[in-house]
Formats: sequence, structure tokens, C-alpha cells
Amino acid sequence: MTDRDQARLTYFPGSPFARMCRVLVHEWDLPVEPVEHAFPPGPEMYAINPLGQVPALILGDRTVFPTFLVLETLWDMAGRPDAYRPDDDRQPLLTVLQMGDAYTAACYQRWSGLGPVGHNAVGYDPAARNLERVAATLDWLETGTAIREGLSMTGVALACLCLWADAREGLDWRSRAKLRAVVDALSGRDSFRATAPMAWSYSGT
Ligand SMILES: N[C@@H](CCC(=O)N[C@@H](CS)C(=O)NCC(=O)O)C(=O)O
Repeated sequence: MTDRDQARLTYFPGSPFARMCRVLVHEWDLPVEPVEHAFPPGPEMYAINPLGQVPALILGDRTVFPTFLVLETLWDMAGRPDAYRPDDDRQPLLTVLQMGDAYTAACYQRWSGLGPVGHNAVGYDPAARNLERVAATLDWLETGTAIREGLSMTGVALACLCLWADAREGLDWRSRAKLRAVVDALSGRDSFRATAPMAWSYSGT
């Protein structure tokens, strides 16, 4: 059995990062078995990925993480289709993924009910700053050339984050016409329909 035959992908049903990978597995019909894990993750997740996070792509005795490398590996397994052009796409893809880290960090800070516990020696609110980063990155994508129509890895990453925001906290991404067109088109694909996150909202109580 080759590494490719043994491929497994860890995911939580709600995870936007894992969804990017699940979408591509679906789109490219890759022999990768999605393996669902419970959220919040237990300590056993650290044995798979030292960051304790999904997604991780298990290829025999090699485990690939974080998301960026999982996406590049899936693209490689698919025969390097045009959905990713590394010279042009590496920077925007990584930037979108880091925007996702900033956005999820801001959301989780709020959903965990945490507030100030002492003097703020940093000079800004990290959650607010993360949301500023998200807005600035969306503007950068809207005005630049990084997002292409159709199936692209950067577009898939962006769409999974925007649609996760719709299913959770809410984020004003639809006011950006180019991003809206790309995300709306992707969201109608079977791969997106098959991997949609369940709705959830923070009640604050
Ligand atoms: N920067 C990470 C982000 C992955 C991530 O945030 N995964 C979330 C689910 S969307 C997770 O596993 N959260 C559990 C935790 O952080 O303990 C990557 O690129 O893989």
C-alpha cells in the first residue's frame, strides 16, 4: 500500500480550515478518508499535530500540517492542477490563512467570555486588532488580482472562511463585489454543499 492509499484527513465538522481540504478532496476526487474528531479537541489531538488542531493529513507514517501544507500536498496529489499557481498564489493563500487565524482568534476570545483582567500594557485590544486585520485583508483581496474566478485554492480558502463567518459570528464580506461573486459561485458547488458547517451562534449566557 502506498502513502497515497492510506491518506486520512482529520476534521471537525465546523472547521473552516479542514473544510478547505475537504472541498479539494471532493473536487479532485482524491483517495483521502475524512476522519471526524469531536470539538473541543481532547489531548489525543496533540499526538497527531503538536498544535492540537485540524486539519492534518496522515499519509502512512508522515503527517502533514498546518493547513497550508495540507493544501499544497492535496494539490500535488491531484497532479498540480491550475487551481494553484505557486509563484502567484503562495503569498495570497498564506495571507488568507493567516487572516483566518486572526478571525478565529477574535471570535474565540469573545465566545470564551473573556474580558480584561488587568491594565492593558499593549495599547490595543487584540480582538479588535484582529478584526482590523481581517477587514484590511479583505480589502486587499478585493482590489488586487489574487482572487480568480472559478476554482482556485485561494478562493476556496477565502470562501470557507467567509461562509464560516456567515454560519457563526457574521462578517461584512459581501459588500466587496468581487469577493462576493467568487464566494457565491463556489458556495453552489457540490463540494461546498457536502461540507457546509452547522450553524451556531454565541448567546453570551
Ligand atoms: N493555523 C492553523 C489553523 C487551524 C485551526 O485553527 N484549526 C481549528 C479548527 S478551525 C482547531 O483545530 N481548533 C482547535 C484548537 O485550536 O485547539 C492551520 O493553518 O492549520
